Amino acid sequence: MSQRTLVLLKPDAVRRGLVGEIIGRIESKAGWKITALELRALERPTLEQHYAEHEGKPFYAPLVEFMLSGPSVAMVVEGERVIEGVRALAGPTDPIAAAPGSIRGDYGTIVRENLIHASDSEQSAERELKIFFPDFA
Ligand code: YYY
Ligand code: MG
Repeated sequence: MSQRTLVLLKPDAVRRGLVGEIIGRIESKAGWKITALELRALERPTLEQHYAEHEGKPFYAPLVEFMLSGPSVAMVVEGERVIEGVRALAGPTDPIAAAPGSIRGDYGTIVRENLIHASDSEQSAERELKIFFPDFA
């Protein structure tokens, strides 16, 4: 089942020069394609919309500030079971709990600075793709 997902390489990944490494892992998966990609300074209203489900939680304000701290890479990735698949490559939210071999497990230590966002369901992917790539066919 071919799907589309929204992937963000967060400001920590860009600052640390891990973009190529992370994109390489995604591109290596059979049949997956990056069909849109941009280095982008994300704006507060975009981030508030994107993270609306977390509004009011203690980590929400620092999360938004972190996402404003530098540019991210926003991408659309398409392919077989790519929604579940990129989440599996990323690993769990807490990088210390993430297994070595996963992106978060290999490079992260701090929950907030966990390198990558990937849509968590078909419904989230549809919602998030509209926020970040509204003109994408
Ligand atoms: O989908 P995912 O990114 O794995 O985690 P979410 O639970 O949706 O949280 C979004 C984002 O918020 C997470 O990637 C880091 C940050 N965060 C945090 O800073 N502290 C927490 N306790 C939970 C999440
Ligand atoms: Mg999430």
